[in-house]
Amino acid sequence: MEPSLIVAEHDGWTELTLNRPDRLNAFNEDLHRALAAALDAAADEACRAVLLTGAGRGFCAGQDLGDRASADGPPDLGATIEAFYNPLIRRIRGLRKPVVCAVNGVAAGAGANIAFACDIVLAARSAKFIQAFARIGLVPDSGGTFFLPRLVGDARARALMLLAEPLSAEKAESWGLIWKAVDDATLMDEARALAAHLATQPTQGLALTKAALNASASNGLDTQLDLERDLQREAGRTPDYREGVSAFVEKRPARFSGRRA
Ligand code: T3D
Repeated sequence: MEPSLIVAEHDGWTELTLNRPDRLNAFNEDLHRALAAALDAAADEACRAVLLTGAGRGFCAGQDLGDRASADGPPDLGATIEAFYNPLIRRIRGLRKPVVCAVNGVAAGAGANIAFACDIVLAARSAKFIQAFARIGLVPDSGGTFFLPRLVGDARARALMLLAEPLSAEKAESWGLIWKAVDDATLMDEARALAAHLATQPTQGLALTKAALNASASNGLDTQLDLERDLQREAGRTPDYREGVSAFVEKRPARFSGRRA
């Protein structure tokens, strides 16, 4: 049987491909468990960037609704959010290295919000983002009600979520929801080049930057300034900071190790 997640190790980075293409890579428990294990493995220092994408014509259609069609009374969806979707978003945001997302096709429901939780999102020009929850009587989850208003403002977030209309990749870029819409044919080359580049960068500094950005959504200025001070102190003690300064002074390219010490 095909694995629901394909894990490919590259030189310093890992590519994770959601692999249930006949279901537009909708999540079942097996895929959740495989992705959780792969993200935990990616915490290893040898992995310095992660690329997340989907197999086939879709990125991810959120929860597999085939698993929800049983007539055995109402399911406890709060339990699956608690067990799977919330930990997934926390894993992505908490991973101490950049997570690039290559949205190769439609991203719907939790599939869209998982993409928005990633650090840098590229999307194929043909891809669409759909807050599909309203179509089936659910509430946007996987951090959608947190990320969207912050990324696109309240008016756009509300309309996207209450209407569940598809948003094109180009509009998502122009609204600031994603980093870039790129030609379908070049998406994976661009995404892989980006992940490979990030894997050569000062990983600890990037991790601390990610921590600062994660915290800024809920901090006031004073708290954020204090946090920047503390994180900068930490960054200043890393081997990559020493290497970056030496390389600058010696007028040569830096060779970052990504190591903590
Ligand atoms: O339940 C909990 O634990 C709570 C958590 C919820 C998180 C959520 O994500 S809720 C939202 C769930 N997702 C959706 O509501 C999206 C459902 N899918 C769609 O609306 C459409 O498929 C798309 C707009 C994404 C794409 O449309 P289209 O026309 O390009 O493709 P299609 O023909 O609808 O889908 C292709 C196949 O994928 C089709 O199977 P078939 O007919 O070829 O055998 C379709 O049934 C299957 N598929 C698509 N999405 C899902 C799915 N199968 C299971 N679950 C899906 N979510």
